[in-house]
Amino acid sequence: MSYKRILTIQDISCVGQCSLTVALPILSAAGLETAILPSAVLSTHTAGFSGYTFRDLTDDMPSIRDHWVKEGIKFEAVYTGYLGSTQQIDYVKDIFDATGDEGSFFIVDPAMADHGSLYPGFDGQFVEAMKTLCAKADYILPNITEACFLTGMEYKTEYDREYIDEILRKLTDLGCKNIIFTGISYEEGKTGVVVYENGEYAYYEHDFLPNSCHGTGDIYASSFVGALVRGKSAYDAAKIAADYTVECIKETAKLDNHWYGAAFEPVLGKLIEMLS
Ligand code: PXL
Repeated sequence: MSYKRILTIQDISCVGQCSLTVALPILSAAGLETAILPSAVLSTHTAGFSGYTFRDLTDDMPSIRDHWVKEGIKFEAVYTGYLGSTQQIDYVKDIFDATGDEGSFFIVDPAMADHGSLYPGFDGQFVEAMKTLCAKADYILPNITEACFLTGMEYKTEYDREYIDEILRKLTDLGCKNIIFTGISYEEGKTGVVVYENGEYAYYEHDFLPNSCHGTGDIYASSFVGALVRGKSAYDAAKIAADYTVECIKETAKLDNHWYGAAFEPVLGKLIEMLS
């Protein structure tokens, strides 16, 4: 197995099992050397806690980039999640251009919204900037809410294949190349992921677990990226990420009062098995 180096850019939520506290262990478990660039530091994530602190690290990004360029540091993949400001989006593009090599993957999780709403702190200007980041990426991983914000489509909780196809078409009109469209359910009790790659569609369906918890989007994206960069096809990576996320949700269901994140750590061994 070749040993690859990846950079992930997302926030540190000190408590709450999301973003970097999820991405770093999962990418490491996938056997990747993982570099991080924190976009912001928060005392907790913003979904369910109140009064959290938020330190925006936008101003640190240009000098970090300059140092890496001076050192000749390159990454075989750059994966972005929750970003701390609209201005950061231009810096992130520049960091990919400066530190990516020929053949490096650029993977964007437009982590900005869920259940029909933007996360606190994001606005229309951020969404406009995120469209341009998604257009630059090799792969994006939106959920339905994020895809609706990106395309201007109405958010629906009940829909058919035509609705999903129209969103996908509008995402490709924006310039998105390959789309891993998560949380797509065509049947009660089931959910799945649409893998749109090189103009072809595939769908992986699995059971819908009613206790779906916060942070699973980051678990899904990190395990997808880990598998993809390890050399799996996009479909196989999407399937591994779905199966692993289901294991994490089942593990979390064993716990009382664990509302803020998913217990992904006790089942990391299963991800490693799926990847080998
Ligand atoms: O899981 C996405 C996420 C990441 N980072 C922060 C968040 C959220 C979702 O609410 O608040 C800070």
